[in-house]
Amino acid sequence: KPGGDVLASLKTLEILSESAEEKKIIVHGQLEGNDAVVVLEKNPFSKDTLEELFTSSTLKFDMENNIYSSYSLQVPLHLNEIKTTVIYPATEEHLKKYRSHQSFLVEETGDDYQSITLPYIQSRTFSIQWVYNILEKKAEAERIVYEDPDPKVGFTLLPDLKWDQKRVVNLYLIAIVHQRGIKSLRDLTEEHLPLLQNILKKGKEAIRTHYQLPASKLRIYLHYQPSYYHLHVHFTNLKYRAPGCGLERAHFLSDVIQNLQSDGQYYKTRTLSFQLHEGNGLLCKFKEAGRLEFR
Ligand code: M7G
Repeated sequence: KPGGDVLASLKTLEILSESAEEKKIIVHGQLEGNDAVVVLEKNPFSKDTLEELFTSSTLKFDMENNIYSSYSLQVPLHLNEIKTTVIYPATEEHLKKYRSHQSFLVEETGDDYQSITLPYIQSRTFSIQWVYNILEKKAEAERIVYEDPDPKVGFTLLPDLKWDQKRVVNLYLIAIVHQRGIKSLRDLTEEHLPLLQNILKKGKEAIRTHYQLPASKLRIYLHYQPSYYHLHVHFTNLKYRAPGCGLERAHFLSDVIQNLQSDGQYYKTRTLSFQLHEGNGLLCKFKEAGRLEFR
């Protein structure tokens, strides 16, 4: 196992990924001619060491303005340790797994949807059998939290695959509509308003009843692009930053309803923006069609 001062002889070849938000950097390097992956991650603060931190550190002045001032706090080394994971020797698979892919913003017009996205979705063989299994009670029937069986405005609400159901802090449910053939946000028109309003109202009520979580603590949204093209709505705890709950993919259900109320063709005609990663099939189609700006 590499230990001690072994990182001193690491020859850095490439930064596989870095994130200021997660305070993390992943390096591909070489040790004695073999590939290594080193993951460096700053540790979160702990209440238990705060007092020691305050009493044994020095403030280095940076700037001040009125009642505001900023410093860098010089702390004893043992209070500023960096969590480090070493994979050695690392294989090509490891490098691939840790290498972050560039992402691009796609601005899809209504015409782009018809000429690029729709043919792409239709050409894919990505199965949504799991959705039909849920609707037909062939799978996960015992997990259903609420169901409205109406063929037009009905839906099934159940825990998302990503939620272990142990703690409400990361509550994550999905409402799957009974109607088939509504692929995504793009298919919605004013005729779907009763369906969307029903999901919003009854989904909130069911979650309040089952988990004592009021609507003001919920983030309720659709993804565009989704991974599965059968209309479904995500219900997550507002406190929990679920993957894909941010601006790059989430459309709040309440906004969707209001947009359709003011223009029934809103989602057929508007340009919708989303982020796609290098290597994504749809991204390739947008590139081929010359619909991405590179300069
Ligand atoms: P999406 O917006 O189409 O794509 O959401 P995303 O996965 O990129 O977010 C589909 C949602 O369905 C995701 O939150 C998945 O975790 C969830 N999901 C996927 N599968 C295959 C299942 C499943 O078999 N059961 C349940 N309960 N949820 C699933």
